[in-house]
Amino acid sequence: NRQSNESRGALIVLEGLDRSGKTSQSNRLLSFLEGLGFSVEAWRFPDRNTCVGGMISSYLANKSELDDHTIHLLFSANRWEKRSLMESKLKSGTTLIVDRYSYSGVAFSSAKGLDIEWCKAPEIGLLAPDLVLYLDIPPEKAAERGGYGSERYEQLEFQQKVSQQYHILRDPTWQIVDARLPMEDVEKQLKELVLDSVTACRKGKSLSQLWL
Ligand code: 2DT
Repeated sequence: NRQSNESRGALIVLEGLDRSGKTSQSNRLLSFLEGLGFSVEAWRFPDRNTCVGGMISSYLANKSELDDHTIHLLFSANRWEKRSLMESKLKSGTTLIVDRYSYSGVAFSSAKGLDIEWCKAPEIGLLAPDLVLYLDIPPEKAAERGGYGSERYEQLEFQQKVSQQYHILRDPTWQIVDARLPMEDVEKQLKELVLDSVTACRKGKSLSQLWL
């Protein structure tokens, strides 16, 4: 086990449209890092296993209606309720591979027309990722993959708006990976980027906060 007191884990976030391959790639990264002997966990947001997560899940399944601001704040609260656990895991040396994070929060809510700065505000002070991996796919291509479920947001027209918002949010630190490539090619690129990030964190890169 390569864990030690001095080295922390990396906070690695996967973002992208529905059907961009985030979940499959998270699983592959998890096995990859486990295979190298690192302490690692795969997380996802929303975390539907909390009380707040239950409200979010019901909203996504169209079983309840909530004002756009209200659901935005619930998604944010769902990250806040996991923040301290996240920090302790990272500090104890566990790397977290996180499927969606604050960027999904801001991209999806601002795609509905909410002000982008308003959307960012409740995210301030959450842990900043060490690495953001954006699985880039045109909405039309993602839709062709089929398998959009029946949840709210799983429609081409809305995904196009989300895609535009992700574009606005992107910054030069994001790693953009072409998600139209075969899964194995995407995986290869992600593995390299993740390994670099894990190494930098072990060497003492400090944890920081959103959106400073
Ligand atoms: P999954 O299909 O990945 O479970 O996501 N969403 C997600 C938001 O609107 N705000 C957020 O903060 C997060 C994390 C994206 C469920 C849907 O919830 C959206 C898709």
